[in-house]
Amino acid sequence: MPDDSITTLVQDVLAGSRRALARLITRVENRTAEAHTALAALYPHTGRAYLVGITGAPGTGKSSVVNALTRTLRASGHTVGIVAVDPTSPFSGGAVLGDRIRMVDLAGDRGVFIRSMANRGSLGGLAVTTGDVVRVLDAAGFDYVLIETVGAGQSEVDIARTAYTTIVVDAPGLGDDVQAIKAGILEIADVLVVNKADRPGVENTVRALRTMLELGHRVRPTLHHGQLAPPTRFAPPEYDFWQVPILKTVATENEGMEALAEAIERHRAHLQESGLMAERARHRAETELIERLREALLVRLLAGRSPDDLEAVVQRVVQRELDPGSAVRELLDGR
Ligand SMILES: Nc1nc2c(ncn2[C@@H]2O[C@H](COP(=O)(O)OP(=O)(O)O)[C@@H](O)[C@H]2O)c(=O)[nH]1
Ligand SMILES: [Mg+2]
Repeated sequence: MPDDSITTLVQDVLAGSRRALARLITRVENRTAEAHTALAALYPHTGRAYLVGITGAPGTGKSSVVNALTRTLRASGHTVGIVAVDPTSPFSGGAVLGDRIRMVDLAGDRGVFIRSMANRGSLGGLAVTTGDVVRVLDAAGFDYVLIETVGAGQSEVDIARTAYTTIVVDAPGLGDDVQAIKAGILEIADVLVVNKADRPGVENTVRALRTMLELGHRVRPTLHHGQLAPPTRFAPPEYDFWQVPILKTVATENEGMEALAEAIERHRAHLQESGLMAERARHRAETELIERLREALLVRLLAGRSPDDLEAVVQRVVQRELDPGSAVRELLDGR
C-alpha cells in the first residue's frame, strides 16, 4: 500500500470512519510497515480516552460486565471502544448464542466499536499489539476503551496493567483451581467486582476477597531503571490511600453498573489528584519501551539466522555440551 493511502486511512479514522478504523486495526494486528506509519501519525491524537481493564478467571462474567457497563456508559452519553483478548469471548464468537445476540445488539450502536484480538503473539508481542490497537481507538476519539483479558497468563496481566483502572471480576461458585488465578491478579485490582450476585455464596466470595485484600500486598511492583524494584522503596505512598471497593453485580440484569461506573470515576479522580496518573504514565512508557526494545532486539538478532542455526544451539544445550548462558553469548557474538 503506498504511503498516500495510509495517510488517507489515518485521516478517515480521525474523521470518525468506522470502516477505516476496522481496516487500520487489521493492519496494526498484522504489524505491517504501513501500520507503523499510521501509529506514528495517530500518536499526537492519543491520550484522551480513559482506559479500563477488565480481567478475571474464565466464566466469571467479564464479557457480560463489559457489555452491561458499556450500556451504562452509553446511557450517559459516552462512546466506548472495546478490545477483547479472550479466545472464549462472545466478541470472538466463542460463546453461547444468547451472549452473541447481546453483543451483536451492542455492535449495532455507532457509539460502540468492538474488536477481538487473535492470540497470535508468538514472541510475546500480544501486549504490544493490543496496546497499539487500544491507541488507535483512543485516537479515533472514544471516551472509554475497555480491555477484556482472561487473567490467566503473564501477558494478559501485562495487558490489563496498561489500563488506568483495572477491574478484577470474580464470581461465586468457581472451583479451587481459580484461587491461584485470583491471587495473581488481585494485586492489580483497582476495583473488585463480585459478579453473579444472584447466585448463592456471594457473601462468602466477598468475605474471601476482603480477607485476601487485607492480607495481600496492595502495593504494585514498579520499574526503576528497567529493574523490578522492591515496592516499598519506589512505590508512591498514595497507593495506600486507595481503598479497593468490592462491588456486587448481576451483569446479565445490568445490576450494579451505575455503582461500577461511579467507582471507575472515583478511581480516575484519585489517580489525577494524587499525581499517580502522571507517575503511571511515565512508568507505562518505560515498560513499553523496554518491552518493544526486547522484541526488536530479538527480531534483529534472529533475522540473519535460519531456524536450523537456532535449533543446533538448542540441541547443544539439551545435550549438555553448552550451558544456556554461554549459548546466549555465542548468539550475541554472532558465532
Ligand atoms: N446468573 C448469572 N449469570 C451470569 C452473570 N453474568 C454472566 N453470566 C453468565 O455466565 C456465563 C459466562 O459469562 P461471560 O460474560 O461470557 O464470562 P467471561 O468468560 O468472564 O467473559 C454466561 O453464560 C453468562 O450469561 C450474572 O450476573 N448472573
Ligand atoms: Mg469473555
